[in-house]
Amino acid sequence: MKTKAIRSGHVNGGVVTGIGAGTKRRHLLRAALGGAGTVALAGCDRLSNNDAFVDVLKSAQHLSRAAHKIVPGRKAMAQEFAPADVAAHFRSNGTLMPADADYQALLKSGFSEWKLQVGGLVEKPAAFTLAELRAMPSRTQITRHDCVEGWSSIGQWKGVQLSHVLAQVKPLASAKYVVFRCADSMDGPTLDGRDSRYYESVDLDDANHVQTVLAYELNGQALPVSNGAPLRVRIERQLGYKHAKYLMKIELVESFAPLRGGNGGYWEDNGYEWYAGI
Ligand SMILES: Nc1nc2c(c(=O)[nH]1)N[C@H]1C(S)=C(S)[C@@H](COP(=O)(O)O)O[C@H]1N2
Ligand SMILES: [Mo]
Repeated sequence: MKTKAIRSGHVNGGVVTGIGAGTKRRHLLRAALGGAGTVALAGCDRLSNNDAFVDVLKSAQHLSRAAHKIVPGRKAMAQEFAPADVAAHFRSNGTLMPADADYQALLKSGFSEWKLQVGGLVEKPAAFTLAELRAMPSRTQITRHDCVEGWSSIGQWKGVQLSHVLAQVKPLASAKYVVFRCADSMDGPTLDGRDSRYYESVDLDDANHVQTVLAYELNGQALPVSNGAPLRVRIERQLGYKHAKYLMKIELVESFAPLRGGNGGYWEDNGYEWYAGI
């Protein structure tokens, strides 16, 4: 009865190391920015594409190292590689096969019944089939995936830019974050029915980044189940755990504080940092 999703990684150790680092980073940021932390950060985000402003901030002695991480231009590109750099076998990590019955049913029908729901704070909520997503303009990129556990893999991803999908549903002015809802329960079915499905979130800068794609192909093949079939997001300037696999729903929200553990993602609720810039 109690089936658990097949997964690897993050089982021992990883969580424990993450807790200290993430919490410390958040405290450092708050200390550096003082009471006006939120306001100051929002300002940084908007001005971060202005080089002169970035230089001033970078030279500011009073800002901690932690705050510096958020300052560099949010539109800067992650490195892209050549076909010769692609790893023979792209590694898989975390859930490798969701055990959840709803996912298993979708998998059996070749994802013909699957639809990506896009809703929340948008003018026009919508649901897209895989065929519809594949028919949209695509982007192909060869990038390096860096897992927080210390391994990397280079792979070629093809998908539709998240910005393209968001433009179709028209986010409301109040929308600040994009939440990714996944199919895979991390703790297996529990008696109290508690939701442990993987989830993640990014701000609109990362959501609309040129390299942020909803990928349906890896290395020229349909996305394998172990890498997130039928669809996973690529957030190329952040660590692997931000790249949510097995996407079911994308939700625009004003704040992720009311969701689950309140930290914006499954691993964030277990102590990892929300902003996992590389
Ligand atoms: N839904 C879901 N997404 C996930 C995970 C997961 O367990 N479930 N693991 C994350 C982690 S920690 C990493 S490193 C990458 C691994 O992606 P890969 O299996 O394609 O290598 O997926 C991320 N996205
Ligand atoms: Mo990871």
